[in-house]
Amino acid sequence: MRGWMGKFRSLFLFSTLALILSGCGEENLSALKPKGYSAELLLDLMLISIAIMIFVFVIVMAIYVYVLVRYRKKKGQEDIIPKQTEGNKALEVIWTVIPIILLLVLAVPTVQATFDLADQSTQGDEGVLTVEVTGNQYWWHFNYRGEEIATSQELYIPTGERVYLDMKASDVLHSFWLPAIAGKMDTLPGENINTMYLEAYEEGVYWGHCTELCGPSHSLMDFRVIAVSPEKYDQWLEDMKNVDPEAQPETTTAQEGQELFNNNCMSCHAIGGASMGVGPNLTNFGNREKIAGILDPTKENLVDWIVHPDEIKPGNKMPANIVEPEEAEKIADYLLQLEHSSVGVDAPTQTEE
Ligand code: HEC
Ligand SMILES: [Cu+2]
Repeated sequence: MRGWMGKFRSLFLFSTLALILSGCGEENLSALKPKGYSAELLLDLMLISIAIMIFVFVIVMAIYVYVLVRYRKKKGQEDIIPKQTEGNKALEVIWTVIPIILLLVLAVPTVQATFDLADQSTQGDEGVLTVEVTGNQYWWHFNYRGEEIATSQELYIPTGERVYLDMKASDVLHSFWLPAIAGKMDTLPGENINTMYLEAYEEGVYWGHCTELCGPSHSLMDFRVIAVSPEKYDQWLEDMKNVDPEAQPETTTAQEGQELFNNNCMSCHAIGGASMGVGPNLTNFGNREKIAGILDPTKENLVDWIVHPDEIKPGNKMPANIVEPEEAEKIADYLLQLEHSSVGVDAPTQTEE
């Protein structure tokens, strides 16, 4: 038993690992299924390096096996020592030149891609969108430059166009990672703005994560990028600009909720405009795919969040128990009806994790 297990232990280990890791290929959250320009560029680089690695591995293994078989000790020839070679010019040239060529094959596209990804030549041009991104513990703010609107947790972009992101952080280091569309970029506190661009090929809801350990709820700092056709994007922009932040909701509970919200929550949250407070801008909250970036947008979840956000995202900056649960119900009615645009993605969005 012991020997049998020993023999197959590493096989077990690796096949289990492979099984677990195969769960990482979630649609719209995978660098291996690129849906945008930068992601495709990065996947190409990965494939080139994997191809080179396989090539080197195969050659080295072939030589290794050949030598093993060819020069093993054979019966009756125990005393024979094969011819010893020292300093073979041809061989040494070969094993110097081949790696140089391989490194060049790797380096040229890598350097090219590095410059390509850092390109900002069209930023600020007529009709080119720049979004100012701010990473906060544990949420994201998106300010659409020149448009006087903002969203949080969910960024809307038009497909087929470059959208520049000017990124910073308000508190500690964060990192914006959107594997299916682009790579990742750190966001820094202070004056340093990091810029990257997104170009989505097709409509979709793409998932992103913060990838810089930023506190106890770092793993819950999710966001989404919603890519829609340019026509839909324009419509969405129009809808957002026409929001009346003081509009009265239809039902009486929602009206009471609005008043409760204005009295208890407005010190941190904005509705309408582009401002970023201590908390997220909630202008289009009713259109959200998720609450606080992670919860399904049901009333129950929203009430839970309003009453004890600390239990859902430990260490976040929204205080618990500002209002009673009955009041939270009314506020939830108010917030969930803040649907200002019917613009969305046609394709079915991805399923639950
Ligand atoms: C002291 C500031 C502060 C106050 C007051 C406050 N919040 Fe928040 N709120 C936050 C912060 C910070 C977050 C982001 C938490 C996170 O995701 O890490 C947040 C997140 C939220 C979210 C999730 C938003 C999203 O983007 O999905 C909702 C909904 C919300 N708050 C509702 C309320 C309501 C309702 C009240 C009043 C009862 C309130 N907040 C009072 C700071 C505050
Ligand atoms: Cu983080």
